[in-house]
Amino acid sequence: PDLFQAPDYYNLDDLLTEEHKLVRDSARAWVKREVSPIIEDYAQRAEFPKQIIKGLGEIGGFGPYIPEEYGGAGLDQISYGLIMQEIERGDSGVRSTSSVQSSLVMYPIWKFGTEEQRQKYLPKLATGEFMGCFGLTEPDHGSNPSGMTTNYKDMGNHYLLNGAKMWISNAPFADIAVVWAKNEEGRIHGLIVERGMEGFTTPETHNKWSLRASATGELIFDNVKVPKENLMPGKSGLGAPMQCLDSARYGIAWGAIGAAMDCYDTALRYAKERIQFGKPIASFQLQQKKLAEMITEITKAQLLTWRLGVLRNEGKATTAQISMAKRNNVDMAIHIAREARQMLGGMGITGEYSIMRHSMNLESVITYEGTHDIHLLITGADITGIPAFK
Ligand code: TGC
Ligand code: FAD
Repeated sequence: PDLFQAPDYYNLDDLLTEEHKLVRDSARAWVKREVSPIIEDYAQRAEFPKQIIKGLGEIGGFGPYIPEEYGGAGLDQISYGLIMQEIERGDSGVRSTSSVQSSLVMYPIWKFGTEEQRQKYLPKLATGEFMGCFGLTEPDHGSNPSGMTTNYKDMGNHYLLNGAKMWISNAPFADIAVVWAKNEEGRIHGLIVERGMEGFTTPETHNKWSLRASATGELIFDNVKVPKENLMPGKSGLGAPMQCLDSARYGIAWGAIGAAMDCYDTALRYAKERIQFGKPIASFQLQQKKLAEMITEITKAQLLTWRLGVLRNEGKATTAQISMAKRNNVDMAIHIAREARQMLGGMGITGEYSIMRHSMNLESVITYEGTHDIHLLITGADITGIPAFK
């Protein structure tokens, strides 16, 4: 009864299993109890609320689809998506922490790591005892990660890592970093770098207007000696980090629906209560148009994303299908946030309501994990067979 209102205009709940609903509802209740009451304050102060880490682990926010033998929850892709939806209903920055830990740190260790690496890191990452970050982007290589210059040399008994990563979520407090770097032949590999290794620093990035409750930073490698057993041998080349991004972008597609739902729900309730010209503003056609379009777009995104989840469960979802959903849903959410904010008039710009925070957060979400335009070009390349990036 005291859960969030969850628009389900096409009875999509009928497509979910009992387990899906259970997982979703417990994430929803936890977000309502632990995240929503505090998040505005943390966002205003530009601080990540570290006290929620343990709870995030308990609701399956860290590696929901990682097998139970490694501490994961062993859930399917729809459950993973629903957890991301509920977390981002609370805040995109909290969902970022969850996405990074799950799909960008646990996923590569599970898929490309050695059995020793899996045993050493995954159970602790699943509970939040260890926190991780993912270093792909560099100051001079964002949309074009294959141009990266971070590199390592084989020194016989260890690797020597040099370079810098930028815009890294969780970097300021992460215990480990999954870092993508080139070897002497220019081939990209993933290395696990641990906090405390000499020459490794993680300066925080300040002055963000977006994703303020998420800690962002740089990763600087100045002749860092990385033990050889910290290289993930299972896959090399740009395809390795890209495969991680497939998983994270899929989760973001669901997450954006959560942010949109919260904006829609807030605007709908406000419009029914706010009286102007002697009537609730919900009785004016212009306001109804906004609300009707919001629920239409949310419903379309839900259908697209549910189907994508089924394809991922079957191992059939393509990178281009994931790009379409990430791009569509984040764009949908950012438009809904803008319209919803207008519906609240002056109140919409305050922290009394979540909408402005969602709106600002989504400016990061539409940029990271591949920008809006890069995802369009991925679709373009897929349907024409002609990549237009270069
Ligand atoms: P391209 O020539 O297309 O591909 C190079 C090699 O990679 C392979 N590959 C994939 N393999 C598996 N899965 C995928 N999804 C793959 N995509 C590509 C490809 O087959 C090829 O292999 P090979 O063996 O032939 O060499 O690469 P390109 O250099 O032209 O770049 C393509 C482009 C632009 C689409 C791609 O690089 C891209 O998506 N750029 C956007 C970068 C991005 O998304 N960065 C995200 C950083 S992480 C982040 O933002 C985290 S925020 C997290 C949070 O807080 O929630
Ligand atoms: P650029 O690549 O410089 O792009 C600038 C503009 O040019 C964009 O509009 C882009 O669409 C456009 N553009 C670029 N190339 C083309 C082209 N070929 N054709 C047409 N237009 C083009 N990265 C990580 O590795 N790990 C993280 O944890 C992480 N977290 C992040 C958290 C936040 C808050 C933010 C803002 C970013 C994060 N990122 C992370 C980095 C993110 O993935 C990059 O910002 C993103 O990939 C874009 O790169 P860029 O900022 O260098 O922009």
